[in-house]
Amino acid sequence: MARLTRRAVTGGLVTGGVLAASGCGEIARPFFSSDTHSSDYPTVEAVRMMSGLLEERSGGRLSIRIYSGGQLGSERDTLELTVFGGLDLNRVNLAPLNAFAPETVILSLPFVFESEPHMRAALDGAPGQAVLDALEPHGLIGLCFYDSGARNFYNIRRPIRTPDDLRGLKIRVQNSDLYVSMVEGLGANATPMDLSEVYQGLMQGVIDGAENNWPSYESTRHFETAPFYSLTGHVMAPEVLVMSVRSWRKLSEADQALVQACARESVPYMRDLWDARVSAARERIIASGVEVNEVDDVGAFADLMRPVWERFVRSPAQQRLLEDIRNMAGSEDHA
Ligand code: GTR
Repeated sequence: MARLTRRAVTGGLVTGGVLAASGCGEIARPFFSSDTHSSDYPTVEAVRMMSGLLEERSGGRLSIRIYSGGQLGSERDTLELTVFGGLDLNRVNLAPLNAFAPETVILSLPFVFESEPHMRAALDGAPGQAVLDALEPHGLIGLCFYDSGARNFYNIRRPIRTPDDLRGLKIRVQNSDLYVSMVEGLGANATPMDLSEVYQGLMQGVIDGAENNWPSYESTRHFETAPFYSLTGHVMAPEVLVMSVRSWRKLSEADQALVQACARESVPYMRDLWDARVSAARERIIASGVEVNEVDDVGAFADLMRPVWERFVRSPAQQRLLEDIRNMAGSEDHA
């Protein structure tokens, strides 16, 4: 497959975008979709599955061409492209959306979910829908969330058992002020950096560590250079699949409904892949000799996050969302 450059994608926009000029539903080419992960990662597999559903149900008119492995650039850059309609679909983490859609901050707050079932229930329920809906004024249609599990700290120096152990470490974070505040609030120095630069950053000692879920820690091979993985589980912000409002508006209502339905149907499929991937990644990491440690008092980390919540939860809409999520904690129907 020819490598699609950023210029070519933007060129696509200039020469007419997603659909042929002949009108709604008349597809000139597949939807273009970006993902920072490699081709076998569960988010990519899920979008591939969605493409299969779309193709089948549209009689071959609709499908998705996925540019995985960050071929099109960082999540922040590709999001910009998506907003301008140069890319139709994009699978990103919520972090790069924090800056312009304040509702996304709530799902990204440290220790906002008490467990993975709580997180899944919130995403599948009204709070999740409210965050997806909040993206539209920013040029994006939020189609669905995918799991990203819990993020944990890892570094080249020592196990993190208490916040004190983080003191003075240079920790890479995603491009989000919330993450910067979180890491600084825990006593470390935050360095925002694109994911693709982290491996080298660790090798060269530009940073001491980073934080991510098991599958990303494994797939990026960061575990080979940063062999202390500490189960802080501080963030469970999900992944999100977005479509450019510009591409969306070129679709007929029936095709919009189809795209939405196929995206939703890819979620349970992704979750099965995700659970399997977490186990496989954990096994490989432990077998490689990485020192994995539980954290006895996660509350000590959570306590330090109160000023971060205060700083980032400001509007009444954010507060309502937060309350709805907190009210779902501990309910019976999480499983
Ligand atoms: C991963 C996530 C990516 C990206 C990455 C990062 O867990 O799936 O979308 O956000 O983390 O840390 O940059």
